[in-house]
Amino acid sequence: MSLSSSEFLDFLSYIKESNRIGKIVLLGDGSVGKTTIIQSIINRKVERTKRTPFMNCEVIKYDNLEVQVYDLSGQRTKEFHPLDVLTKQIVSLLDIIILVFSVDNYQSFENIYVWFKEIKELAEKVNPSPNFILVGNKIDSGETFNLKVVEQIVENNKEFVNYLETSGTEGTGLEALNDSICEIVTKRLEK
Ligand SMILES: Nc1nc2c(ncn2[C@@H]2O[C@H](COP(=O)(O)OP(=O)(O)OP(=O)(O)O)[C@@H](O)[C@H]2O)c(=O)[nH]1
Ligand SMILES: [Mg+2]
Repeated sequence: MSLSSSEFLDFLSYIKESNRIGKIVLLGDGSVGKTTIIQSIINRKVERTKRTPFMNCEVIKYDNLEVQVYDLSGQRTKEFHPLDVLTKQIVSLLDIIILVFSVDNYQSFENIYVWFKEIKELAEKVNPSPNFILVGNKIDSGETFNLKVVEQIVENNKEFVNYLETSGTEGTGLEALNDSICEIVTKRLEK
């Protein structure tokens, strides 16, 4: 039996909703702390990370919910990056896109807009409006960030649900991020 792609998406959607499986993607420049954040949430302790060469797939388990996490490489190598190679698999049925920058690296903040535009365009083709969470990581670095600029992005783009500041290595803000993920996915599955 073979299914058309729209039938296959309907099938995936049925599995996702009936098994209460959410899906999130982490995006942002290299070394901003995406892998550290997700490892700390899952293992509740900090692991030493290596640069992600392509993508890590992880699962966060909640009481009656599982969330699949696609943690993508920050090295945006055209044609080799998962967004190019696995576009549909990554963006279909996506609930949340977490965009991460590092508060001690202004360029990583500027590049948030590049990641935002790119994933939004790809996701819109196959997916009804995923939510965005913006994360400013490495707040333990002692650097402060101009909150006004960040708030403007969040206020001007209705897709953004939240801005959170975290330290992946010290665990600060990760509970809030975890709660936010669980809350958004739960709401979307119950729509
Ligand atoms: N000081 C500080 N260092 C952090 C924090 N989060 C991550 N790091 C460090 O930053 C480096 C990069 O962290 P990763 O989690 O591998 O970064 P990434 O965004 O996954 O990078 P790519 O996989 O290359 O895209 C590591 O040495 C981490 O220990 C943080 O909150 N504070
Ligand atoms: Mg990584």
